[in-house]
Amino acid sequence: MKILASVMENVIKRNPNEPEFHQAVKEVLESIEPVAEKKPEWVAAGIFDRIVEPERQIFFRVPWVDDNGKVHVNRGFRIQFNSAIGPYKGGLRLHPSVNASILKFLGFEQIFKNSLTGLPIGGGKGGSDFDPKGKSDGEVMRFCQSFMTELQRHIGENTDVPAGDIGTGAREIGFMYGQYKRLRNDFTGVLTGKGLTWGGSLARTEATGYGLCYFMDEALKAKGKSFKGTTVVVSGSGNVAIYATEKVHQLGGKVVALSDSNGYIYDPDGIKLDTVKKLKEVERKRISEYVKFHPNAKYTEGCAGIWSIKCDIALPSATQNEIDENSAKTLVANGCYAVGEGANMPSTPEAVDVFLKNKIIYGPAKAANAGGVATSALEMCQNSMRYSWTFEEVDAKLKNIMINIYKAASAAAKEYGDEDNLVMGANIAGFLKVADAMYAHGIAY
Ligand code: NDP
Ligand code: 2IT
Repeated sequence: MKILASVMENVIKRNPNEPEFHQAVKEVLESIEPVAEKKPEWVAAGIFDRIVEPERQIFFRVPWVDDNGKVHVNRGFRIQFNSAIGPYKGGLRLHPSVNASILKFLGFEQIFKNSLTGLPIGGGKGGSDFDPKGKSDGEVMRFCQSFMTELQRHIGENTDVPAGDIGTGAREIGFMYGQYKRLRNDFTGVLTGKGLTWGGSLARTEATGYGLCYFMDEALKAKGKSFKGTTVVVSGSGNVAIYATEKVHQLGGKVVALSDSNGYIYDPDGIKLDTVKKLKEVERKRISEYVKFHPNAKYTEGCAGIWSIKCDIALPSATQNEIDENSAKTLVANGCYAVGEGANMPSTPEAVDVFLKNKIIYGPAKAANAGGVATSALEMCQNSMRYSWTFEEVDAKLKNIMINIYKAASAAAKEYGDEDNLVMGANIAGFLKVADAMYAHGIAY
């Protein structure tokens, strides 16, 4: 980096001890350096300095009472990162690891991802260090109500529209929506991922996993390959992992492994998704229980070992930095030729280098997992119209969006001289639209 080196230095200085945020910014700045060279007027207008600084960051106290009457205090966050092309849009993560660094990395990524969808949505992210795991429904409800009591001041259907992410699924969105409606007396599309009886969109539940496969299918097709007959490893066993697995099976591949934060299962016969859905979506149990129902399957404690399973295609769909350099090398050595990121930033920078050097068909997160937020934008669209599309209609739009994202990323990679580098292509294609809008708005933010 030459022109943008000082931007990176300032990010590090201004946001000390935020390694995930630095990691996400560095990757984007490295990719868009050639744009800075071509666009001195954007440099002069401070576009690059401004885009790395959130427009607004909201941190707040979230007190709640557990079933034994004990008071707990969590921290709530909403990072309103960029509204140049639409209202802030992005999920809410509920996980004990949540902090400003993680939410700023996620909010920053979301700007470019949302731009790539082609739909009018800005970038944001939020959440809390609250851990829904092991809590009763009543405790989760009281937390969500307390969280929304503050968050509602800052969001709105034309301002900021949160959704789910790790730890925030249909149950949590329901509790939050109920509280928003009660406080504001307003039935509006302020959250996405809503239930189907109260404004949710068909296919939103499936969208991230399905979209990931539509994207990868297109990338594979460009190299004369497909999912048919492939062996696939998917990490995680949450929303993204489950519906990625479902679509891989529909496309003729076989998923042989899934994980959670405790360990992974390997089923050489192919994962039986009905069992996983029952365990994870209904009973909220651990993935280890799977082997009780399928004795041919094996459970291994610790989740990193999943990448040592031989596969053609890997779809990391759990969390950030889950594939390090060694895991990436192991995947490549075992013959893996395609990696599609369902999770946000699941590969460390060193792992990404291994994939690019070895010419792996590599679908970076902000392109490959954009189907979730794209379908959220379709949910907003349906809410505005007070109308709903059929599953088939939403699914067809989703597929089309994912194909277009692949085309936009690969065209930008080609134009900027590094064909097949979808990291660079996705970063540039996502950035151009946002930068153009920011430039048009003057020094507004
Ligand atoms: P869920 O909460 O439904 O599932 C998360 C899964 O990942 C669980 O199996 C969880 O295991 C595992 N996991 C979470 N944290 C860790 C960790 N620190 N180490 C190992 N495993 C972990 O979340 P989603 O499926 O929605 O999200 C998965 C990823 O996809 C995230 O990176 C998210 O940001 C990204 N994403 C999600 C979208 C969506 O629409 N939901 C859209 C685009 C991206 P355990 O149960 O043990 O915690
Ligand atoms: O990371 C993501 O894109 C999401 N968690 C989905 C966000 C959304 O607004 O649907």
